[in-house]
Amino acid sequence: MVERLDAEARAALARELPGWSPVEGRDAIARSFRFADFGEAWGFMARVALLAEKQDHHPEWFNVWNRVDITLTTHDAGGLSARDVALAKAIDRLLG
Ligand code: HBI
Repeated sequence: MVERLDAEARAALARELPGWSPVEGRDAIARSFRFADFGEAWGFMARVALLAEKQDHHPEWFNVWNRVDITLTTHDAGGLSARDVALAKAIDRLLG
């Protein structure tokens, strides 16, 4: 059973994941990405998909053309867990 983030870890989120924002009404974090075109967005999604499989932790996401919106939460924990932080950091590393 994976645990929800404790208060200390939550306080660190703003510093550790500056590009991500809390989701209104949910214990989750989200970030929107914009790319040059759909091909770039799709390539990014393909790389995120590989990260998700590797971490066995999957995003909730939305794509339209060059936009990719990603929301992270842990269903098994009923909210944010360390798995969300790890995946968000890995996604941010894709941006170089
Ligand atoms: N991804 N975001 C997210 N949250 C989960 O709880 C989760 C997942 N991917 C796989 C997964 N859980 C499974 O390992 C469990 O449902 C068994």
